[in-house]
Amino acid sequence: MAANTKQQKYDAEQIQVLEGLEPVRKRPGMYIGSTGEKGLHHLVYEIVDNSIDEALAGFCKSINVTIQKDDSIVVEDDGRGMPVDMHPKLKIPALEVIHTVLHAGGKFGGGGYKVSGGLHGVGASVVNALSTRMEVEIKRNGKTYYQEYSKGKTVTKLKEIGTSKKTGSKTLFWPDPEIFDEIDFDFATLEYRLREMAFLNKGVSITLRDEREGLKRKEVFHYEGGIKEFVKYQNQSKEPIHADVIYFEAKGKDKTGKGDMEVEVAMQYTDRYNEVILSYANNINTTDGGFHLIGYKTALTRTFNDYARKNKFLKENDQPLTGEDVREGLTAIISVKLTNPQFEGQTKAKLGNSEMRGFVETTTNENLTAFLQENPNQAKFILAKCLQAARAREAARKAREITRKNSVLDGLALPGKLADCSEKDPAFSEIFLVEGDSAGGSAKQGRDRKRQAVLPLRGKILNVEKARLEKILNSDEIKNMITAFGCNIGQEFDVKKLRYHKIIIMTDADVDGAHIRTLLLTFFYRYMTPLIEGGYVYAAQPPLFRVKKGKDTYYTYSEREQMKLLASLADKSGKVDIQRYKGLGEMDFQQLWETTMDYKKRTLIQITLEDTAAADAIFTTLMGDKVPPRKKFIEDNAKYVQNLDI
Ligand code: 28G
Repeated sequence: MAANTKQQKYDAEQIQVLEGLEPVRKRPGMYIGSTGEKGLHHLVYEIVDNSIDEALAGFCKSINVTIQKDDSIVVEDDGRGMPVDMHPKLKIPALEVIHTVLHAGGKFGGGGYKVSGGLHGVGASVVNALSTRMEVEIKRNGKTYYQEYSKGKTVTKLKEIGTSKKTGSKTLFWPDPEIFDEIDFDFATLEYRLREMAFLNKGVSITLRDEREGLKRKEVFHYEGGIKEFVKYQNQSKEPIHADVIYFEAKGKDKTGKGDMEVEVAMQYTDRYNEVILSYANNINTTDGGFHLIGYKTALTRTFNDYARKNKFLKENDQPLTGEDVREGLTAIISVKLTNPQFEGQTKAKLGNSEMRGFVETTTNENLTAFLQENPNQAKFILAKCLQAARAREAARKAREITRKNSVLDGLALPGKLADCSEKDPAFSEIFLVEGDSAGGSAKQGRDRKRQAVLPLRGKILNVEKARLEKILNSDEIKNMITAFGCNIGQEFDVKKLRYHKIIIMTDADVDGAHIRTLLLTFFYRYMTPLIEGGYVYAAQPPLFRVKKGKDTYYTYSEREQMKLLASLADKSGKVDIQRYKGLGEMDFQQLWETTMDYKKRTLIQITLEDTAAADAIFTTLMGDKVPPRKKFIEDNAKYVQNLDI
């Protein structure tokens, strides 16, 4: 900076050149967002962006990015090589202008100020300004050129250092430790962004290397299918419900006729319920959406409704599909490129160009309609999914009405079959969900009336995975549970209203019992998720055997435990009487209390979710349409249950 003041005597043009980058060092945040980890990595993106622009112009195929041993970065491309001829006005080589003048403009515009992800072809000077050293090597015109800079200023004149038959640009830079909090590049951070870049710019090959001691690594990102492969990548652990990733693209001009517009869309539906739509403008992730996304969503809803009406998926009196219906389970990438992007909002992550709305909407309408017409089979799967979403939405609405009515009744709505406890504090209350009326009767007699409530359930409860909500809410067993728990379901669920902090499933120690337990867990998981997440749900452990010897009575809870007990009793004299319990109903109320309900003696198994994604997969595959043998089902669930002594 001191050196810079000395140079102020130069003429106006030169002052502009020599002082051009001072503001960047004064206020780095304005240009790269921050001087933290994010800003540091941003330097790499600025340089890579220039190679990408050269690739988009059709002249560059591969880009190499290397983190060197000394935490410097090398970016190399096989493009035409940055121009080295004299700038007609500034009378210095174009290469030097690129690196020492804070530019306005560039291929996709943007001016000198930061616009979200990048400065679009004008970032090299900013990176120079924030580096203690920067070297550039250009292969062009059969020659190799070299120039060095530091902190935004020229260190050596442009010189020829050899010959070369190839063309391309190579930039090395050393981020300034006086500017950045820390100079420590993270491979995974660069990997994520460079892979994303490779997806967004099909055919470009990007290689990332780490040459630091102990961190040596290399990854190549190259996707001929572009965002089509991006969708496959996003869906790799999901189950697509139709074969093809739908893909289309279009090019156009804005209404002034000067600006170029491009759109690419790739999309595929999965059996999930959430939507994953990633939108980009000029390779920048527009996390706050904007007009391109609005255009896409509008077209999606419109196209599916038109198709559904024409092809009788929706009958005359059926309500139209909503946006949410047609996006359930959807994975989509929307990538637009335009000459003058306007990034708006606090985080500059929202595309403000209104011309994009109509452009993306029309493109999507036309191409998606064509896809559905040409692929009726895949269309059928997608429409079925949308219609299912619509039914679920309608059922949920009805459920909200029902539960609202119930909450008006409040305490009065408690089910007749419930034997409630007298304790009013949920923290000290528990409810036993008991399989069968006879065991339910014993539990009511044997319980601690102050703190233990009992709700008998008759037989198998409904498999909620295969039923829509309206049917679910017609089930007495389920309605009884909802009103007994008092905390509602779905979006209306409120754990603060839960009337018991322990919900204890008490079923027979056999396969049917395990099945009922799983049906209950599926219901809780799908409609009262926080109940399971909060650890409020338990399974009681009734004994498998009763062993009597003389005056002593023993209960065992597993085959293993039983064998051990019998072995220990073998040396004592006297007759051993063994009873194997086939169900809770074989125990009288005292036995049930002693073996399964008594706080002091019982063992409860707390139901935990190790991670929701895994649980989601389990309930989907095991309780959905693809029901495997029950045995496998029980084995698989065992993993999600852990022992806990209470
Ligand atoms: C290795 C580090 C990052 C680049 C080029 C190639 C040209 C170029 C770059 O031109 C002026 C502005 C926009 C066209 C263009 C070469 C035309 C003919 C180029 C890079 C003129 C800059 N010959 N490769 N800039 N442009 N690679 N890699 O920076 O309109 S920057």
